[in-house]
Amino acid sequence: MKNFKLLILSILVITSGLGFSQNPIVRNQFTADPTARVFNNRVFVFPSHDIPTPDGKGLRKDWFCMADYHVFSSENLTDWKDHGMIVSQNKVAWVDSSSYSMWAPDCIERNGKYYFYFPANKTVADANGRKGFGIGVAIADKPEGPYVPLPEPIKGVNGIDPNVFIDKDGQAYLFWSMGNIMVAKLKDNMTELASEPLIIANLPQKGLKEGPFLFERKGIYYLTIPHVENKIERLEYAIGDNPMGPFKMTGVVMDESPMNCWTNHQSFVEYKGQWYLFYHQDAYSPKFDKNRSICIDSLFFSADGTIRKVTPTLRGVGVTSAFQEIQIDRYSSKSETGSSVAFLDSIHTFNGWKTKLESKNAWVQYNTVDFGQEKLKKVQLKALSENGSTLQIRLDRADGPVISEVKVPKGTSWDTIEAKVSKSQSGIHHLIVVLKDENPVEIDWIKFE
Ligand code: FUB
Repeated sequence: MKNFKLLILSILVITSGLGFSQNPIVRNQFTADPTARVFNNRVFVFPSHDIPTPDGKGLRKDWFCMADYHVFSSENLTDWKDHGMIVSQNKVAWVDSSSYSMWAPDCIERNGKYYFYFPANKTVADANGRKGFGIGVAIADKPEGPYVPLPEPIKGVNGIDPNVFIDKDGQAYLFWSMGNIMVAKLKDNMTELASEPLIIANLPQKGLKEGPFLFERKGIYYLTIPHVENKIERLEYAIGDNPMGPFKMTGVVMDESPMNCWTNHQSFVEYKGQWYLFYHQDAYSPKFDKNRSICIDSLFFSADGTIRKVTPTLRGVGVTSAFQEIQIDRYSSKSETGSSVAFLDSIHTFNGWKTKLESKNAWVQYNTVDFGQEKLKKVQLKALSENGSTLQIRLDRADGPVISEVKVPKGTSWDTIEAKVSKSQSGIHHLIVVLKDENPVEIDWIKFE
């Protein structure tokens, strides 16, 4: 039965062309507040770009610090291309370039133009004497830019976390937050308000709410927000039958971060027939939650249109090639005892993680690996075992077929070890690595040839 399910999964993945990634999806810089959009059959992600506060810069040392934005894109959701910096605080006339306040952005396409919306601190006060956060627009002919920022922020808008939605009738709406969640219609030029800002009613009165993201599915408008119901943010949603409401609070999309990251920030996108939730955690900076990292997990709806709660995973979504280094520390499941994950280098966290197997029969399982159609010859592992040990590589289940047994030699430094694959398998399988004797082993990655 399980093999049959795997076969169906393989067929679905191959025919849909879905590719998937591990979490976090950007592994060389901090990213937060991801807005994902599908443009030209690719997924583009517009996140905030957290940085550690440079000495003497920003508002204060232990606060959010962002000087610019990058955009990322992927066709298969596995391989992400960084298109580089698209907007910087030094290049926008109205932005206080000492504020490092380029918070959660959004981007939307209209008539072949791409409109990038971003909040930042203003240099001068507006007509009402307000400095604080304004929301600006930068415009490009391609999603990856180059973007040209307008010289003034949008008039009548003070706040953060812009989100733009274009309804089926062509009317565009701008949502943002400033204590409350605000909405106003946008003119067709996408850069000016067409109506007075309204506070969206019926949202929780207690606890911070911010980061609105509105989407429509099957006639239901989903207004999603991070909200502090308890101590830190969780992702919640309300539904309505109009982009401006009224909305009814309906449920929780994602509970508070298991990593205790105070913020979360979401976007929802349907790509090649599957819905995805983009969000952030502080995986690369567990001791400072203002340096965050964006993640993706699959999202499902119940028949009545309600959203099924998403549990954040390390594995993320989809297929990993057996012929690339598979980071099994982004496991799908693991034995209750004797298996754990740790940074390879707790100072240089972007080096990633290692998997530790420390008691006999401890295992980790990494789902949905594509072994292709060719006969496998060997497996390679980057591993370390002080006393020497043995690993078994199995497929599909912890007691599934053994395809290789790997002797890890005694040593105190990382080594790349090779072993023969005795039972070659093609197609998509779950990969399981099991410790077969008492001596602990640390594994950085595993790949096949
Ligand atoms: O990234 C800075 C702020 O943190 C965002 O604007 C909020 O949504 C929260 O994620």
